[in-house]
Amino acid sequence: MKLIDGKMTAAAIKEEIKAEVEQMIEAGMKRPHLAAVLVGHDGGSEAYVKNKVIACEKCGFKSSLIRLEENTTEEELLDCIRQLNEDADVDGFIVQLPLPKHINEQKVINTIDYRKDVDGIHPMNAGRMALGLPSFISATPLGIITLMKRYNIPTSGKKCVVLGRSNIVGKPMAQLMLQKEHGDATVTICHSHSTTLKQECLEADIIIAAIGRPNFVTADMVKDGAIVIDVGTTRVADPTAKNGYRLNGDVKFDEVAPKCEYITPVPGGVGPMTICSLMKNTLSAAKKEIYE
Ligand code: BQF
Repeated sequence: MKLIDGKMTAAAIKEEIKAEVEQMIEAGMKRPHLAAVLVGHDGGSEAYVKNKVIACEKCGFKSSLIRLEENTTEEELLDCIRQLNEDADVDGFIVQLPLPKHINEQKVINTIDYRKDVDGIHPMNAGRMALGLPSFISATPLGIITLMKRYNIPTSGKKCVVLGRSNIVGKPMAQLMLQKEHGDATVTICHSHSTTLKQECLEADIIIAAIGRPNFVTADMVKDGAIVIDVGTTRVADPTAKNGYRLNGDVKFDEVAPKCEYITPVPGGVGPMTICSLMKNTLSAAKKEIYE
């Protein structure tokens, strides 16, 4: 069993980004600028946005955090997004999800200028990605692909099972694993209503668990020598932790790990790579690598 160290890999990539930013500044270009919009005070969202601001500092980016109250109306949020779309200093921005229930998330996403959509969730980017065209790629799937490439994990022709079908992780992850230029794998997507989920997993060379149910993947679902990627980040209360909670993965790590060739831990696996891929996308946006 080999552990995939996402924290270390992400730190190395952020160093590479920082070096490139320094060269850009020397060449007279402006500093890449990521803005984040946070609506309300959800504990998880606060922590995630903080991680993004810290990562910007590590990469030498400018960052702006726009805080809106929980009771912000949909129209007020859309106005904020339109301002960021127009702001020439902002290269890319994200709206931290999930949003309060009174706001239509899809309407918000559709309002983001796709050229600044560094989360890769606008239909233009999601569609172009699915077609294999240049686009911003959703940060978690991009982070996982990057991690497997850095660890030289063979994926071509392998059986890959993706657990979960969200627009942000499951669907784009399956698309990337399918594409010749990325995973080049045989891909199965399973979800809460899949009757053959356990059998599919048992046959899989690679399992990517993104269902958001702690400890869902157990040893009896995993074949010997499998590669297991754990996307789960459920926050569970833990009085012994310094911030009062800990992160729980979708994989029952202790019993699954001994069966694996490679496995990602939680924390320190996919999470840091998600943040680092957002930085990569922001650098691409600043360099106008994809649009314009
Ligand atoms: C780590 C996220 C669910 C819903 C909305 C590092 C993050 C997490 C874990 C992080 C996540 C999860 C983010 C670790 C961003 C990943 O050390 O293991 C970083 O900040 N994430 C988000 O922005 O929105 C979410 C999960």
